[in-house]
Amino acid sequence: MKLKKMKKLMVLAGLASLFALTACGSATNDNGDASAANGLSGMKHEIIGIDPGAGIMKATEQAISDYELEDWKLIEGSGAAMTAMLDKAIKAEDPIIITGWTPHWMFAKYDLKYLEDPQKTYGEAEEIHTIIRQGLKDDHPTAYEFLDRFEWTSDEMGEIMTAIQEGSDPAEAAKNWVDAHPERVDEWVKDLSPVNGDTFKLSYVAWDSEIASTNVLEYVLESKLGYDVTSLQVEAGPMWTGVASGDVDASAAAWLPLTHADYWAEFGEKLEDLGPNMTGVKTGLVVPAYMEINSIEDLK
Ligand code: PBE
Repeated sequence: MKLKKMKKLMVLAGLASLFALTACGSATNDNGDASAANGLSGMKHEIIGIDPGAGIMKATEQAISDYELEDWKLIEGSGAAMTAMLDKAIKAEDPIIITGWTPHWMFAKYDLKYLEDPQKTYGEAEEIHTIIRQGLKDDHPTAYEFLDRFEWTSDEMGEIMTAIQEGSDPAEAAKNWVDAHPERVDEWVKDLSPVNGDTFKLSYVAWDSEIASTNVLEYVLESKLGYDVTSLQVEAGPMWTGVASGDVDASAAAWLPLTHADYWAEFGEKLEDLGPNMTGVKTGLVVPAYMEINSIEDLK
């Protein structure tokens, strides 16, 4: 081999080992403790939360109290910030604990697990309900009947969530799903008389699950039933107050009986609950599968 070529190879090999070293470095945590990656030692005692109005934030404060985790801090942020941190941690194989829920695309993208919740702080048999303002049945019978019929599965919602996560515009992803499932959508709109451009207001919070459902409702109300829909993206509190005050016609983002129990207690009597649009949903603390802990009790 010519000397020049050999030199070049040696430089390359040097670079490669340097690269390997840095890659290795990122698998350790801030304390340089590589073995901590799968357990809790050396990990900052932080639970990565979402928007402060979310029910899961309240449930997590409750979990901190129920499981006596006083040295853990719940960090506020947003659904998007939480998934960005999750992605970063998983790429580095760092430990991370997030507030998570199903349906969510993150369970399809990453290998994750819920921490067991023996005290049932996050409840059982949670559902997503559609709530509407009082008087909607008389004012908008077509929309009322559609919303009353609307129910679907987490797999169906998952198809839209994944498309959005992979870069589709939410409205486009909802349209594609509706157009691809005519029999399904027909169950919701069959024999309903379309209106002629009546305005209709939905409200939702920017949780990935609710972005998917609200875009489906908007597209069906507009393309199949003739409404002119505005979907207001708000915080959880205003979402409930909007429907209770009648400023908003409906929301498909009420998590009951536990996640939004406080909102229900405050506003339930001033609105109408159309029942579940999805059953078998769940909230809790979620970690990457490579972490060695299995229960919220292990955080103590
Ligand atoms: N979530 C998703 C919401 C309901 C939908 C679980 C983040 C919450 O905690 O309020």
